[in-house]
Amino acid sequence: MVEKIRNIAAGALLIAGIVSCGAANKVTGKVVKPSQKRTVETQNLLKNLQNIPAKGFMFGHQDDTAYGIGWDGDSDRSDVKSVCGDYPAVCGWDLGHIELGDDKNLDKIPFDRIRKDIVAQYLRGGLNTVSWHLNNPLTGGDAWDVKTDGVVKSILPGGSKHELFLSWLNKLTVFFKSLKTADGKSIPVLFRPWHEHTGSWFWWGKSHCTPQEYKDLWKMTHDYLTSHGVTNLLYAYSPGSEKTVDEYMERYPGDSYVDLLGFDCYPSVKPEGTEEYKTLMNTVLTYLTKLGKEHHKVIAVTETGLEALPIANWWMDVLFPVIDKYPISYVLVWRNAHDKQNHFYAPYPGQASAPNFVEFYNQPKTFFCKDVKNLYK
Ligand code: BMA
Repeated sequence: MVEKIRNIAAGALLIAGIVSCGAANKVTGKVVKPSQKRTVETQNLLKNLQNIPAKGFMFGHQDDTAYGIGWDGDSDRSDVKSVCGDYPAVCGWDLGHIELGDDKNLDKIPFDRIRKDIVAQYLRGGLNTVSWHLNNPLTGGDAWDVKTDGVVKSILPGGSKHELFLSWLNKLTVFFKSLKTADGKSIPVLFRPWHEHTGSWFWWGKSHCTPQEYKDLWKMTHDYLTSHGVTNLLYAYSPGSEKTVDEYMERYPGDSYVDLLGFDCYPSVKPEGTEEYKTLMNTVLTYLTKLGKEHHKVIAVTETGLEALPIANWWMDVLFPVIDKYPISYVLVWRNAHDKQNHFYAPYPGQASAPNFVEFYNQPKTFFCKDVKNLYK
């Protein structure tokens, strides 16, 4: 395998001006100016993410170094690296169950392991992004428990579960603050809370709260973390793949609360799934490109992937030609479950799409970990 020599030199590229206006939060009344509440490395990361699309896009994989097909918890292992020789430039993690005080997340990864792997990915020069499939604070069920409406309302100020939810935010605060190198340097992370909210499968989804309640939830989360000294986060807004920009933006909390505009999009397994997927990806990426420019935000495909990869040329025939046309900073595929049959989205050695993935890796425009030096400078 030929090692690619491609660096993203932060300084060499055009630095887009990021304007972030302070805004009084309707829920807390506090004035929040996110850019002033961030470490220099976090601010640098934002600038560098803006620059990436001038040359290509980063590849990401959920839970990449924690487990894969046929293994769990090994050191320095990654299905992606086993196939192409490098780690993904972006590693995704999920903090579901941190709110319960558990020592493992909802997919049974110890939080200590997640922290260790976030540090390792940062030291390699890559990016970490974090989602949160948190339990339902009103019913005690999981994130998918949507039988009871009014959950979001119950955790906003004045709601019966507000205090409980603040204690959950406190657990999140402690975790984000604990992301440090051995010499005490805080590690920047892209936080992607309250995702896929334009669908109704999570308790924070569209049918279960009003647009205003959703926005208040986002602002309360952001303001709690910021006012409790969390200075290492960028925020990603990540609805499902909606056909219109109005649906996409209906619950947007505002430019002061968001750094990256993303979306999650999966092809259906039906025979016509591929064509539908390409059409939908093109639709969303077309309006997202425009929105990104208008709002001065980075754009990305925050979740995608073909489950179990039954199409051997999917990487180069489907994914690459679609995303190649748009100025995205990254594309992330979902996890390679080790304990769930056929629930994987990245290839592993011997998997049918592995050779095609190597071709994808060899494209000058696809950035893996060794390609993204200086993300934080
Ligand atoms: C879903 C599936 C679940 C998992 C959840 C959170 O898409 O992968 O098995 O628990 O994400 O990671």
